[in-house]
Amino acid sequence: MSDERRKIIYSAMQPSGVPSLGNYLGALKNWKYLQDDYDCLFAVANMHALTVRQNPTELRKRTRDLIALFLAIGLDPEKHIIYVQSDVNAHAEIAWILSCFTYMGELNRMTQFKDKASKHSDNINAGLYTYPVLMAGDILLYQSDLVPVGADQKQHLEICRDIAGRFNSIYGNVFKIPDPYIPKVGARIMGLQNPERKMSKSESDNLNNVVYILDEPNVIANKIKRAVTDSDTEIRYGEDKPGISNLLNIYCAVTDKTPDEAVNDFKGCGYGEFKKSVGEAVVEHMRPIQESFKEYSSDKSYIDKVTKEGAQKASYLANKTLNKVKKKVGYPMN
Ligand code: AQP
Repeated sequence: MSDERRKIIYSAMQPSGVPSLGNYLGALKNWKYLQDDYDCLFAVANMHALTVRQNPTELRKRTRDLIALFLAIGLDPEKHIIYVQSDVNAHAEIAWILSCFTYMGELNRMTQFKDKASKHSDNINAGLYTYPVLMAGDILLYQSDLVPVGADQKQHLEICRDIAGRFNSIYGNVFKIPDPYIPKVGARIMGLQNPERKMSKSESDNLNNVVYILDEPNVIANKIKRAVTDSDTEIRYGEDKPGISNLLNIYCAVTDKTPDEAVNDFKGCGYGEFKKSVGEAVVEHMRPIQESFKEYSSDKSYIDKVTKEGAQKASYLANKTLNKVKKKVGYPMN
């Protein structure tokens, strides 16, 4: 990292499934560009993933695969910190302390909790409820200046700022209050079968609703061919056309075209031809990433090296903040 203090950006992704095209276009793709201007931490948030029941063997594999994917999209472990959350004990330690500075009334308002609780009504655990506290700790441990957030995570960043402000007002200036980072090109990708709801990697009810980054090219093309459209024939943006708008957004994000250019590309086309072209554009965009992923994921010793070094660098920074926090709240400091 450079000597001159650059702003710190904290980004994380849960290994709760194979990342979706939504995760890629809304988060990962932007992370790559952030590296040029900021000092970045890129984390695999495997502790967060435990809030939903996981198969241990699969979770371990997905955690490693997510590190391989970070590398495949071009995140640079020499210049930035790439690590697995559970490798840094400070996350669990600070979460407890911060939970004592978080009100139940605040957590009760979190829409993600309500949403996930309704999806997993047989497992509404305390971790799901205190998820935003763990996330606040992630961000605050590294004195992060900025956190890239999609619309779905905005509320969690607000509670993080409230917790940090409350702690600082009692103990002095311990935490940097993070700001949201709104990416220059933001994409909110919706489900292909249900374009009223966002595409989510852990969805397993309807696999045609989600494009996974590692889907085979023909699978990607077929899922996009089957995407719901509507009963007219016009290819344009509109609130009355959620399916078409979503496909146009996907097309813009993978081709770096503007919405006007995208609409112009498909003037006079039928839906069949349109969906075929969107599918091809996605396949071509993902091809080099998929190839690079295959190489990284088969190089176990390199992945181990990256995660070990990342954990060391992250622990060093995290413990600086944690020690300050422990001292402030009155833990013995021997
Ligand atoms: N559909 C989406 N469009 C754009 N961005 C998205 N993100 C998620 N879905 C979309 C962004 O991906 C980043 C990492 O998300 P996460 O893994 O921490 O959890 P999430 O937001 O809950 O993502 P999923 O895919 O919906 O996971 P599950 O299924 O486990 O709940 C975030 O920056 C998020 O904005």
